[in-house]
Amino acid sequence: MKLGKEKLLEIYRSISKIRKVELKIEELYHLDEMKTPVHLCLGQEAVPAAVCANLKREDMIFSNHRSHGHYLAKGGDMGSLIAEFYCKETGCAKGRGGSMHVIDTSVGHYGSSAIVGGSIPHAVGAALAFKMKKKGLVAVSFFGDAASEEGVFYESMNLAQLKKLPVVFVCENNRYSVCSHVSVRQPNEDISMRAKAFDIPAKQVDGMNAIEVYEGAKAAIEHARSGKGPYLLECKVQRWRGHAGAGDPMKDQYRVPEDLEDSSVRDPLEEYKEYLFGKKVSSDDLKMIDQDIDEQIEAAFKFGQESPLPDKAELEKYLFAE
Ligand SMILES: Cc1ncc(C[n+]2csc(CCOP(=O)(O)OP(=O)(O)O)c2C)c(N)n1
Ligand SMILES: [Mg+2]
Repeated sequence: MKLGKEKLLEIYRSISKIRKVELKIEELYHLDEMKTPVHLCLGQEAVPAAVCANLKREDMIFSNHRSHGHYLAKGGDMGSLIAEFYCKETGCAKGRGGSMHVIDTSVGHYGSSAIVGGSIPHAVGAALAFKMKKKGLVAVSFFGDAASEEGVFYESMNLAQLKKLPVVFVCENNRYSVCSHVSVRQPNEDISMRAKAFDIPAKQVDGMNAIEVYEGAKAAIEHARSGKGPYLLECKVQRWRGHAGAGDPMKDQYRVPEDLEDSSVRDPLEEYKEYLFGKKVSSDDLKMIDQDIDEQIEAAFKFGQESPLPDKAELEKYLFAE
C-alpha cells in the first residue's frame, strides 16, 4: 500500500505523542499528585495510532482501562486528559473519573470503561444507531485479550453480525490479564479465530508494526463502512510495563521467560522511524513534530496542575444513582 507523506507523518505524530505523554506520566507519577490509577500503553502505541488514522472525526471509538492511547489517537484534547489525572474540574470527566474514565465526544471518543469488556456492547449500540440512521459511520471497540474472555464479547459479536452492524472489534492482545499469561487462561490463544463462529471476518496482525495495523484496520473499517457488517482485528502487542501504575515492582515476576529476553522486546516507534527513513522522510521532519508535541505536553501538564479542584459542594453533582 502506498501512503502519502502526510498520512505517514500523521501516524508518526500520533505514536510519538502517545509515547511522550506516557513517559511524562511515568516521570511524574511518584509525586502522588495524579490521584488516579494509570494503565500505561507503552509498547502498544502503534495500534490506536494506526487504527484511528483510518477514521473520520464523527466515527466513534469506545475504550478500556488502558485508555490514554485511544483518547489521544482519536484527537482528544490533551489538556483535559491530563487535568483528569489531577482530578481537576477542567478534566475531561470533570475530575470525577480519572484515567480509566476518559471521554471527548467532540472528536468521537465516547468513553472508556474500567469494567473489562464493558464498552464492547456500547460500540455495538452505536453501530446499530448508525445503521438505523443511515449515517455511513463506523464504531470501533478497543479491548484486551482478557476482555475477549467475557461473555459480553460473544453476545456483542452475535448481535453485530446478525444485524450486519458497522462495528470493528479491535483486540489488543498483549497476552496478559493483569499478571496471568494467556497460556494459563486459554486452551487456544488465537482470538481472531473466535469470530468464525459468527461468520465474522477476522485478521491477526503484528501490532508492533504500524503499517501492518494500518492496512489491517483499513480493510476492516472499509468492510464495516460499506454495509457488510462487523470485523475483528486482533493485534499482537507487547505491554512493556506492569499492569498498572508507574514502576510496578512485580512487573517481571510473572512474565514468561521469552518476554524477559532483551532481544524479544520490540519498539513500535523505532521500527516505524526506520520504515519512514526508507520512505524519504527526514529526521528534521520528525524533529519538528516532536518539538511541537513537547510544547503541547508542557502546556497540558501546566494546565492540569494549575486548574482548580472541583467545588466540594458539587461532589454529588454527576451521580445518577444512590
Ligand atoms: C469485569 C471485570 N473483571 C475483572 C476486572 C479486574 N481487571 C482489571 S484489568 C484486568 C485485565 C484486563 O486485561 P486485558 O483485557 O487483556 O487488557 P490489558 O490490561 O492487558 O490491556 C482485570 C482482570 C475488571 N476491572 N472488570
Ligand atoms: Mg491483556
